[in-house]
Order: sequence, then structure tokens, then C-alpha cells
Amino acid sequence: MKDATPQPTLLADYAPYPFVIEGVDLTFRLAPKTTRVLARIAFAPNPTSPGRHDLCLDGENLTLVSASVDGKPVRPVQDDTGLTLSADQIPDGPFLWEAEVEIDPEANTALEGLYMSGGIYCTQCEAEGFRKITFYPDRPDVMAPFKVRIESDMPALLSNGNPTGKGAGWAEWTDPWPKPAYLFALVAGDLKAVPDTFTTMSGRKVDLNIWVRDGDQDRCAYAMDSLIRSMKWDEEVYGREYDLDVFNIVAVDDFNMGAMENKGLNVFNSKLVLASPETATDLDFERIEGVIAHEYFHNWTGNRITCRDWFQLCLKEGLTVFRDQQFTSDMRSAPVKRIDDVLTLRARQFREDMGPLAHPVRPDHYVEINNFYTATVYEKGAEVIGMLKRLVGDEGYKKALDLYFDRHDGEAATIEDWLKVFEDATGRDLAQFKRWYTDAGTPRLTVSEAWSDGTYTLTFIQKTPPTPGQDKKPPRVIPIAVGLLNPNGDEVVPTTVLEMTEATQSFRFDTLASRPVASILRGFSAPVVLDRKVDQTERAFLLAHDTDPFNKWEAGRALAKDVLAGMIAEDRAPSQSFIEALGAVLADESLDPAFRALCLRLPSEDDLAQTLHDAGRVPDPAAIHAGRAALATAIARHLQKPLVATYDAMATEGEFSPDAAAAGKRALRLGCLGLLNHIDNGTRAASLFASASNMTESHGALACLIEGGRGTREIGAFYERWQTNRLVIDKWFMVQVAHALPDEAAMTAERLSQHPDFDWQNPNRFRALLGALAANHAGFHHASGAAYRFYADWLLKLDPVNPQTTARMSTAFETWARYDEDRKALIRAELDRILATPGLSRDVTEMVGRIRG
Ligand code: B3K
Ligand code: ZN
Repeated sequence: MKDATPQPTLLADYAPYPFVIEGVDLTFRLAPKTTRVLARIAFAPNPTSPGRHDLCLDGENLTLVSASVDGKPVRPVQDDTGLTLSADQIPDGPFLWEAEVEIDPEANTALEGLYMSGGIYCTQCEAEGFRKITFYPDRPDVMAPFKVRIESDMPALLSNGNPTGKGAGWAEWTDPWPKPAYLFALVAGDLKAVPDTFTTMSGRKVDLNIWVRDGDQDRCAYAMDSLIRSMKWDEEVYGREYDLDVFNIVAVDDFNMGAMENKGLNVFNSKLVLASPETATDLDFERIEGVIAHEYFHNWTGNRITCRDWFQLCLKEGLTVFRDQQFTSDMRSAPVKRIDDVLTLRARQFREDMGPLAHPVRPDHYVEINNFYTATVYEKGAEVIGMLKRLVGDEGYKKALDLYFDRHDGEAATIEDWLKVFEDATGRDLAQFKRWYTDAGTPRLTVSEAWSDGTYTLTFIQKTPPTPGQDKKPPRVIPIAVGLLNPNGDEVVPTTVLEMTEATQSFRFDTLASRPVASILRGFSAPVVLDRKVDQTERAFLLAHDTDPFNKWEAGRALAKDVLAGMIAEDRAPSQSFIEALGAVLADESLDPAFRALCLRLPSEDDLAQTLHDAGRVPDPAAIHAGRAALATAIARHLQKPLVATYDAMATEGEFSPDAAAAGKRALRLGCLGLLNHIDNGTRAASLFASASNMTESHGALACLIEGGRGTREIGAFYERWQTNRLVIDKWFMVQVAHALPDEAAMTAERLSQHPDFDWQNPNRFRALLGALAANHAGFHHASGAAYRFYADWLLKLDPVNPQTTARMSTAFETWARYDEDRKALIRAELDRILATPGLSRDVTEMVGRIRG
């Protein structure tokens, strides 16, 4: 086990590595239990660190067989974290370090370093996995060109860069682009390639391959198409061309996350590669497109320009998320994508920012860096770039990005470097803007309105609540996009970006003929909570008339929340005017079906719990569940006719297409079904399940049946049909737990955990069952505490096997402070039980410790 009292790493302690690496030459002799890794590393003194220095190399779980410097054997001092050669054992100039180590890929269940997954050798090095492969300065600011030789009988032997030699039982790869160790990858296995090619804008032909297990080749077409579109888009929009002769993607079943951007050899969780209409939902298709793009875009934002240290993680992740969001907006519907992204941001990042795990987009300390691959670093990191772009304009953004690529190509950069290119390209001072990177917490923006003599004034107050370790929050720059409508619904002032820089600030609009209706924070122009006292009539007006699609949706959303809060906390009846406004959106065929589907979707139970908590109430999960169901029932009763008509009109006709238009229709159809399901005894869901020819509808229908306490026969049929398809069986586990009735969720999860297919060491399967339990809000927070207990038991079981996934899953408890005293006591007891367990990993110790507070 790792050290008992782990010490944090501090941003303030950064110092350059005292050596540079001119080249790395690795040989792998692969064997499941006894892989030998031979490393030849050419070191030279780093000119920025004068004087003599010890050679310190990171290394974990390695058996050192031999080591030498310039051919002479050496005996370094070793501990659990690496080795040290004192300065007097190293020449005062360049030298060659050679070491042979032995590792055990088969025993590596943590899935970090070199491990085996279903008979395939595979690596995951980000953030600090390379140190489990060989002794190395495993930090992103040490960049080097790599040459790799793989010796194995496996048919496919892959690494980064270009193939530069192969024969019976071996292959060689050369990566000419200097890279940090976290981008190293090796894959060896009985894999088949699905090939294609791409010709870059300068006319170079690139070989593309997706490597999968035999039998999976026919489910790669969408991923390949997404890759080709990503390569083209990055050329057209960012002027970025691919820079190797080959680009390989490998799909593996055991993976701690979605995918990894290793140079020239992306490794993917198979659920983000394999798709066919029968096995993947529309959401799966959209995710595949987005993640393929994301990893590909990392080639420039992450690989060619990397991070100086892990505190700068948002430099590559925030920017790459921003780029993949732009890509999806271009490929699909921009307004729908924006709404989806804001839904995710609020569900994951706002939740994080408002709880014990809140941290800045650029943190300044961590114990385990894997715990910082968070919604804040990724999603808020992307929002911050969106704000920058809004502030400097599209032209300014383009100039800054061109300068970024020019100035920092081949470097390991910082957030300071990033902001400097914007300052240099646009002449803007970004000192205040930088607070978005250094200060945690979601600002709350309160707005009040005044009208007199043709002048309309908006006054904003910004306040950011304290977060762990940060009590005071000075005001930030907040871009607030505003448009004004007149009472007829015509736009009198088109979208203008107001720049708020003070704690309190007013903005005036003069010479208006009548008091306008303001549409504020259009396009969600800043990741803040907008507190605005608006009556339901004005919300309904904006839902009907706002020309900004995001705010049109937002008005409906806010209305739904008002209505639901009234029903849940004050026992009010469902609002008729809300239902009518919703009916108008449903019937408006000028609106994109995907957009209408979003308007129809009621706020999630977790979202409502947060909303009630924000309003100073204690959320009751059972009441939230019942209130939401009551509103859905009322909507279904009042809008039954148009819902049925739309349900029928949105039926898939002809051949299946995964494109946004067809997916939008299916989303709207399922949205109608979800509401009608409350009043039709599951008849529609049962008949759709019986007739569906695609996974979106079959899965959607099954979810409805389960939600209504039905579907036993269908659950059996689904299993019979798909039992040999791992990805679909993940869905089978998930749907039963996520949609179980609140009283049955923990029991269902418990029963399924005993199913022979519950291969809990596989992260996808673990998440399918336990993640689904956490996502079942009323089930997870059941007053009995059964789900909390069951969940904590499983975290404790997984931790010794896979600490990274365990730590991530522990965030299910991050919202505990919202609830009543009884639930709080139950959760606290589970957190304390976890923390008291001997041998707990560093990952979980840090995470659960922070959650517990
Ligand atoms: N960079 C990887 C994530 C690595 C996570 C390490 N715990 C995938 C991505 O963001 O593209
Ligand atoms: Zn990424």
C-alpha cells in the first residue's frame, strides 16, 4: 500500500528538472507475468539548472535487474517511489543511463502502467503511470523523442510514432516528436485493423487504423468517420495538420476512463469506439464522435504543446474540451449542443463547485493528481475559454490561438503563457480575468431592473461563496450577454456583451419606446448562477418569444423548476400556464425536434435537490421523486393528444441514421413516451420495446417500463438477446438500477451484484451497476440508508484493486451536506467507516477525506 500520510504537491514548489533527455530507446520483452523493459536514456545537464545534481528517477512496483551509466554498473539508492544516483556517480556532461526492470502486467488490476486486458497488453500512463514501466523523470516538462522495440508473439505490436521496422516476433516504432512520458503507449494483442486513409491539407497521406478484436470490425465505421471529420475540421478551423504517417486507435474493454490521447496511438474504452444501430444509442454515437474528436484534437492541444506540470492540466483539457464542443456544434445543432453542455456543467461542475470538492480550474496543490481530472478542470476550463473568446471576439481568439501554436509548439507551457498570448495578440490586460483560473466557486449574479423615462437599467451584484481554503473572492470579469425584447416579442436591442468587473455594476439602455423584457446571460455567456426575480408570466413570455435559443430553453427550465419547487415544498398544484406553454413548444414544428425534446425533459431529481438546497430548504428525495412524477402525470393528462401525435409523427422511417436530425426525432419521441408512460400503463413502452429495431428505442422503452415498476419479461428478453455483447450487457445492468423504483433500487443493485456477469473488476461493469445506483437519486438517498451502505461496501472492495476508479466513484457522496440530519448521519458513518479502513489507497484517502471535511 501507499504511504499512510501522503504529502501534497504544491504549485509553488515547481522547479525545472536538472537534466534534459536527448533520446529514449526502449525494448519490451513481453510476458504476462514477467515483462522485461530495457531502457537506454540519453541525459544531458539542463542549462537552466547550473551546478551538479543527483539523478532522481521515479519508479513504482519495478524490480530493478541491472543499471549502468555509460556502460558502467551502478547501484542507485531505491525506495517505494523511485531511485537516486548521487551527483558524484554521474559524469559532468551528457551520459547514457541504461536499466533493465521486470514488471507483472497480469497482476496490474489498477489499469495504470502496463497491464493486460482480455489477453491484450495495454498501457495507460497519464498522469503518472510511466513510472510503473521503467525508471524515468515522470513529469510532463521532460520531453524526448522515443524509439520502441516490442518483442512478442502477438500479431499486432503497436507504439507511438511511425513504424520503422518489423519481423517475426518483433516490431519497431519511432516517434520523432519530443513528448512527455505520459503520452507513451504500447499495445500488443490479437487485434484486427479496420483501415482507412486521410490526405492532409498539404497533401500527405496518413494511414488510419482502428484496432479491435476479431468480430468487432463491423462496429467501427462511425468512429472512423468521426476521426476523418475531426482531422478535416482541425485543418479548416484551427489550421492544424496531422504530423505522422499513421494514426492508430485501439479499443480495449478494461479502461479507467473514456480514452487517452497517446501520440499517434490513441487508446479507447471500447464503448467509445464500437457502435451499430442495434447496439448503441444515439447518445453513444454522439459521445463517440465527441471523444474521437477530443483525443484527436489533443495532438496539438496537449501533445505538441503540453503542460509544464499537472497544475496546468486545464491548459490542455479545458482547451481540448472547448475545441470538441465547437466541433460538435458544427457537426450537429449549435443551440442543442450548448444546452447539453450547460446541463452537464450544472449537473457535474456546479455540484462540485458548491460542495467539499470545490477547487480552482488551476488547483495549487494536490495529493493524488488522478483526483483532479474533474468537471472543474475540464468543463469549467472550457467555459473559461468560451468567456475569453466572447471578450476578445472571434478575430482576437483566432490571432491568439495562432500565436499560441507558433510560440509554444514543442514546449511544456503554463496558464500564464496561455493568457500572455491573448494579451499580446489583443492588447487586453487579463490580470483580473485570471481569477477564473485561480479562484474556486461559482459566482452568483443577482440582477435588478429599473425603468424610467425611456431608460432601462440593469444592476448586477456578483458574489462567490467561500470554498475550501478560499474565504474571500474578489470580483471577476463576467461577460453578460444581454438582449432586449419589446412587449410584442420583437428584439429591440440585439445581443450585447456587458463586461462586469466590479462587485456591483449598472448598465443603461437609453431611448427605448417601452419597458423591455430582458433576456440575460444569453447563450449562457458565463458559468454563473443567475438570481433573478421573474414572475411566471415573464418566463412564459421568454419561452415563447426569446430569439436566443439557449435562453428560450432556459426560460422553460426556470419555469419548470419554479413549478416543481412549489409542488414539492409547498404542495401546490401543477401550474396550468406552464403546461400550456410547454404544449406550445411541443406543437411548434418550426423548432428542431431535439430542441423540443430538451424543453420537454423535466429537471433531474439531483438538480431539484440542489435548487431546493440553494433556496434554503432541506431537500426530501422521496418528495422530489413524487413531485416530479406528479408533474409528468399532469403534463401527460393535459397534453395527451399532442404528445401522442408527436410520438407517432417522430417514428423512425426507412433506414437508421445516427445523424443529429434523426437522433433528434428519436429523442423527442422518447420524451413523449416518458410522459405518456405515466398514464398509459406502459402499453406504448411495451409495444415499442417489442418492435424497436435500434438500441435507442429499445433501451428507452425498457427504461420506461422499469420506471413504471414493470418490464420483468422484457428485462429477460433483453438479456437473452444480448448476453454475449459486453457493452450492451453494461446497459442491461445500468437500466435496471438507474430506473428502479426508489424502494427497490438498493435491493435490485444487490441482487444484480450477485449475477455471474457482474465482473466487478471491469470499470465499465462496476460503473454500470454502482454508478447507476448513485444516479437513482431517490433510490440512493433512500431513508433506510441501505444504498449508502451497499455503495460504501463496494468502494471498499474495489479500492485495493483499482484505487483510481474507486476514488472517482466516491464523489457520489459529495452532496451529503444538502440533506436532512438523519441522512447526513448515515452518510457520515459510511465515510468514517471508509476512512478508518486500514491500507486505504492514497486516492481514496484524499478524496473521501475531502468529502468528509
Ligand atoms: N487525458 C486523458 C485523461 C487521463 C486521465 C488520467 N487519470 C483523456 C482525455 O482527457 O482526453
Ligand atoms: Zn482530454
